[in-house]
Amino acid sequence: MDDLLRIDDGLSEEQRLIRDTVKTFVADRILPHVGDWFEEAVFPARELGPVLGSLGVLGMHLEGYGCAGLDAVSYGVACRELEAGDSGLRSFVSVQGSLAMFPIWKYGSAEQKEAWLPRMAAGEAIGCFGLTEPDHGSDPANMRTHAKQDASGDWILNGAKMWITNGSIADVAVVWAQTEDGIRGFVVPTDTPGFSAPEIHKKMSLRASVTSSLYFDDVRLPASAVLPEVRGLKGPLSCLSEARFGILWGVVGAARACLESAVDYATTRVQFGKPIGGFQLTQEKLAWMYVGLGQSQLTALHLGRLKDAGTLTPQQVSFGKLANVRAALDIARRSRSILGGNGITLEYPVIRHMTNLESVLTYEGTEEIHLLTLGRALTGLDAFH
Ligand code: TGC
Ligand code: FAD
Repeated sequence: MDDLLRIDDGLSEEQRLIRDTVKTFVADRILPHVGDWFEEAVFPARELGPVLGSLGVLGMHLEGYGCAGLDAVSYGVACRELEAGDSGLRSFVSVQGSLAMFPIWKYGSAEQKEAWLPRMAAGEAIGCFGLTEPDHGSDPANMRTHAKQDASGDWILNGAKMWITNGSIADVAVVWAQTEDGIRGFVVPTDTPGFSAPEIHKKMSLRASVTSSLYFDDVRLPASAVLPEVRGLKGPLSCLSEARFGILWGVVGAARACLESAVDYATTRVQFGKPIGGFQLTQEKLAWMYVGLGQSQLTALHLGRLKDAGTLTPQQVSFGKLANVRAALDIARRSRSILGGNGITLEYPVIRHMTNLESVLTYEGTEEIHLLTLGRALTGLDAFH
């Protein structure tokens, strides 16, 4: 589909190469299978992990330890092309790089970094991020999972997390827990006795993605398991800023895939003797979708440049997550209507993207949380509590 605003012309040669490489990978290795994975509710993480590792997209915006050390716009472009395949694929990459590797890289000890980052960058070890709990989602400050040091200095971790992407397939979990010293992060190998991670079934969204509960039943961890360099809620929230940045780019890919599908369909499906794309009502839908897509893409590129300049704020990330996910969901819903009855089958990508985007609207801060963040930025008044 034509890039009307020529937004990608502003990418560097290296960024365009990353775009084309990831796009080819998605076309060859993901699109032929993802409808079946979605239907069967599987994500072949062990098979895809090393391939994504050799593509260089796992922790690609981090320096050292086998990571690619690329700029933020490159990371964004990769997320966009991955999510044009499926939000579950981008989720896998976001969780691995931004939520599991990033806290180890930013706040971990030298030993934690050496032990995990090179294997995670290569896709040989899979990570997950445990913040949300059954009773504390939007309000993680009140989490109940807790860790206490015993006389030997070991940490004893107890509690439960819910809705954890990659939970049952992870080798390592970054788990946030209350301690006497406030909220701390723990690097938990998933084969530690007392750790279990049953998969959550019957999801109607993000089906090509593993989602799990985590249970900690007197999980004994060495003193060295804690992330030494951060205390308090700003630890997990800073990781969320990284991952939300990937999402605000990623959903542009899902939206583009939906619009492409709708244009294709509208120009070939004939009713009342002419292509449905020739009716003004269809063109109005397509035109609004094009506008939403262009605006989202511009927002993503602008925020990417701010991130590369080192000035991106959490409020700006909230703006992008809120605006771009809402735009993508609107585009997916309009596409679905243009496809008529065919819009509800997995023969076309649209219903898969549309239902995936319902999760994307909720995770990494619900739409309401980001609205309240912008409300607070505008008024100085806190309406969360
Ligand atoms: P508040 O008082 O606002 O902040 C507490 C401390 O954190 C600092 N802070 C940040 N620091 C870095 N980055 C950010 N984005 C930050 N936001 C806040 C803040 O400055 C403060 O620091 P300090 O030093 O003063 O203590 O905290 P609050 O309790 O009022 O909560 C604010 C709120 C509601 C915005 C926050 O709790 C929130 O974002 N809630 C939403 C929870 C959420 O997004 N969960 C996501 C779980 S992970 C997930 O969904 C993964 S999906 C993965 C996938 O498959 O892709
Ligand atoms: P709640 O917080 O109970 O919210 C329910 C409703 O109430 C929402 O509409 C919300 O916006 C609204 N609400 C809450 N507070 C307010 C308020 N103050 N004002 C107005 N409205 C409010 N979490 C992780 O830690 N790691 C993961 O890897 C992860 N992966 C996920 C994968 C999937 C597929 C899904 C669906 C979720 C995942 N999550 C993960 C959890 C996700 O971050 C939470 O679902 C999300 O933060 C919302 O929490 P909740 O579901 O408990 O909803």
